[in-house]
Amino acid sequence: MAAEETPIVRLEDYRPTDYSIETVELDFRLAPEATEVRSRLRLAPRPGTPAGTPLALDGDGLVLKSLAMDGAALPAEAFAATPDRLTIHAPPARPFDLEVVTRLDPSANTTLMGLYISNGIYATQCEAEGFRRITYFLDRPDVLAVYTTRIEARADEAPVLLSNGNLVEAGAIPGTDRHFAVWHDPFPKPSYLFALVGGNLAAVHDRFRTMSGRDVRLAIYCEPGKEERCRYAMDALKRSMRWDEERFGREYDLDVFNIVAVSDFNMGAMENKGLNVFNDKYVLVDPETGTDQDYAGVETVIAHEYFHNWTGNRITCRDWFQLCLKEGLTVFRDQEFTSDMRSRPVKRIADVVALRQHQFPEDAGPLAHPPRPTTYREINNFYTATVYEKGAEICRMLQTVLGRHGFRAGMDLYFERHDGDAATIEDFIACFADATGTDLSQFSLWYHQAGTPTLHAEHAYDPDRQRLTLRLQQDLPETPDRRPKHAMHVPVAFGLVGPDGQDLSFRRAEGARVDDGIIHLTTGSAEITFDGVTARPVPSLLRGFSAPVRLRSDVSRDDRLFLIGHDPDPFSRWEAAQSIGLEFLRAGTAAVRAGRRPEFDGRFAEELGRLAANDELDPAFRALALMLPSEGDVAQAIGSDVDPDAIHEARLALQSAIGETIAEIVSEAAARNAPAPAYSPDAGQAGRRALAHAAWSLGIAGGLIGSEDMLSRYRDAGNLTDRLAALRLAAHHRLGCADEALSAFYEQYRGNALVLDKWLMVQATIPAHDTVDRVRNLMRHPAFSMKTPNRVYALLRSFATANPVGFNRADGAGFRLIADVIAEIDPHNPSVAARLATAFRSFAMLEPARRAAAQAALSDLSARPNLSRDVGDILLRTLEG
Ligand code: B3K
Ligand code: ZN
Repeated sequence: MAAEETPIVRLEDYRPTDYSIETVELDFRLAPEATEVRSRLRLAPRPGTPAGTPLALDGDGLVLKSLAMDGAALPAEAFAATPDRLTIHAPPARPFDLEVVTRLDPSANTTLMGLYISNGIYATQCEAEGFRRITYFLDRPDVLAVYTTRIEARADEAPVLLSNGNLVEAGAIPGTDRHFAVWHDPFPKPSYLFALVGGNLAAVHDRFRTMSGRDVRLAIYCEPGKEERCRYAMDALKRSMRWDEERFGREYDLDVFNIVAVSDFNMGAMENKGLNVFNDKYVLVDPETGTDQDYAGVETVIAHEYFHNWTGNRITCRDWFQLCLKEGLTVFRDQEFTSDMRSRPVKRIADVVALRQHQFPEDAGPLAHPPRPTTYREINNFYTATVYEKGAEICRMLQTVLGRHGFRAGMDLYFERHDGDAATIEDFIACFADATGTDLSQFSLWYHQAGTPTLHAEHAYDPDRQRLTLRLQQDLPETPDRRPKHAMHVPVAFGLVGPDGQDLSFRRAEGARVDDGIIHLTTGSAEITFDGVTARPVPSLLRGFSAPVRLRSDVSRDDRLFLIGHDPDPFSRWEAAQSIGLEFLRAGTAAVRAGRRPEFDGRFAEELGRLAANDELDPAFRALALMLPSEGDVAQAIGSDVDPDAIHEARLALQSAIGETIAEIVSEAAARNAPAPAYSPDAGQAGRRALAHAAWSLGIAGGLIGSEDMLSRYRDAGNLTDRLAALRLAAHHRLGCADEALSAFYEQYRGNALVLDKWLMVQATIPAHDTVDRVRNLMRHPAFSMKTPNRVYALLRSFATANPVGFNRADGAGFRLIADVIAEIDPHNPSVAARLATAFRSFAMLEPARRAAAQAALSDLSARPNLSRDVGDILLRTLEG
């Protein structure tokens, strides 16, 4: 079916099911090619369902083996079965049992949705609509049932058998080589949270005593031999459990909590009740094979999936339009956890960098959608940066608007009122409104309006009247839904920085509600006057990035240079540097295109040098401040007729100018702050390493560090983080030693797929035109496989999303490469293919030649027969936009 003909699912069509499912008893007989699934459902018509209303269960590619109602086989005329639907024409008007037997071939399941085999391990992935690939069911999140799962398998093939909930029974099946386990999950849940795992797995075990004194048995399962690499994840899990008790009063509810790491997984991990299944990339780390970034990633994802136990599982979503009810909120919770575990300002900056890199471009392009969308063709395509990251920003703003105390009161009410429910965004917001007596109707617009608002700010100071006037205006862009937009509630955290770097006080503010350092902009524009301001202030606006907007302010360059050195808010110091960097990069790009040499105001580098040398500041913060806006940020800021090569050249020029001025200062600062020799992944050490890498980068740019120096840094590296940083710099700056370092790295880590992913990624992101050819060659390398998502993401997604020069090659070779790959992957894994296809989302802002080349690649791709609904939907929206 062509994507245009795929039916559109609409929020307005939502209605509850005619039948409820109270209990589900599943019986799996695992065999690689012929797994039998017997499912006994206790169904009942919901009150008001007219007698004889047909029951239609969802399926996806299923083979029905038998069907019985209340213990008797159903006659053929009583039902209709296709691979995608099972309809019982006239079920009884009372509760009844339905027993459905289906037959699956997990070994042939390459989609990694439903039941599949990863490296010999049986695993499931059911969110969003994978359960229907296992058995016929009302496969939607508002049908909550209690599950009992029996699993049977050959004992040698799958000695470990796991499912949701608590283990009830297990044993050998006498007279056979088989054994079984029975799991019972007392908490009603939707089918997307079902999970089963079977295989030859090793584990690390631990315990956690909850706040009320219950003991929970914890286990992390992995392939035998990798147990030691699970230790950090276990530590992160225990810290997450404690944190959720302390910060949100949430206690874990089952007797066991299991995590399984598998090597074939479409995304990061999955929060199945009591049995989280993880991409092994987010579990396995040790000093030999994990970078600082990997450790941080494990900590975040372990926490995120654990936090879903309350925000997602105990309270789930009524329908998939409400996805950000669980995802946005859970990302916010994991961000807060990380802030408490590590450095709050550093975490905030990292999150804003990620938001700008992923969500802003999405929001500015053809795939833009509100955090709570109202239509979709394929729900898998809505696990987006907007749902996750912007969803989290909305929760953060809610906390800013209500204060921490009010926010917690709203969360408490949410848990109290909706525990056990399938809820909506409206339910969520109502809890905060009710708990604090606040009208949040305007605030809720954040969930319903797509696009990143631009916040314009102008200011004037009148020394005679000691008055600052601040004009704010919000502009809401047009988005693909073409809906008229209404002014939103934008919380603008601010300070008026005085000449000594301290915030000035003011006597009175008029023109908008101003309290606790927040201007509440609720109108399209506002003129706010601050009286009693005794000296000329520099307005520091949007502190902590208090709203996900693009700020365009008239604060002069001189004043922003001052803020880099003086703003009391660390985020705003960083942001002041970013904004100057961006201004230079835009002007530099225009200069390159006009055939001129870009020129820069040297005071910027001097200011950065002072900041880098300031040992009172966290090294991690200094490293972030030295990081220029990315090429993607610059492209976004330019917005149309974008030439990625010119941006790259301008950025190199700015890096050299800065490097020539301050490389030595930064390198001395890094030396003074060098981490202790014994590797530890903690945030303090990681920050010191990041500062050293910033010094290396500036050293190369400034001509201080050459190929030989870089090679010795590579050789001397005592840990993977340093080694990888040296490798990346050598390769990306095309130093003479690059090939030698790349071969050495490959030899050292040969056989360790997760580490070799980094080797693939470094090469895929070399900013050069011939990287396309390198990537094509690497696709034939033994370290690569088109069947494993992690490999595809490492080589191909990083090429398409993190290599603007290579991907956007003017002759279209980069676009054609990725289009070919999408076509190759789509038949076996549509989710991965569709994720890759989103790399084209910003093609319309390219200069005409590149835009035409991208359009041609997309048109060719969309003309191919039998594209999946996933890829078809992305292509259709991308081309329509
Ligand atoms: N909820 C899952 C994502 C499922 C994606 C399905 N296509 C992981 C997470 O957000 O925690
Ligand atoms: Zn999640």
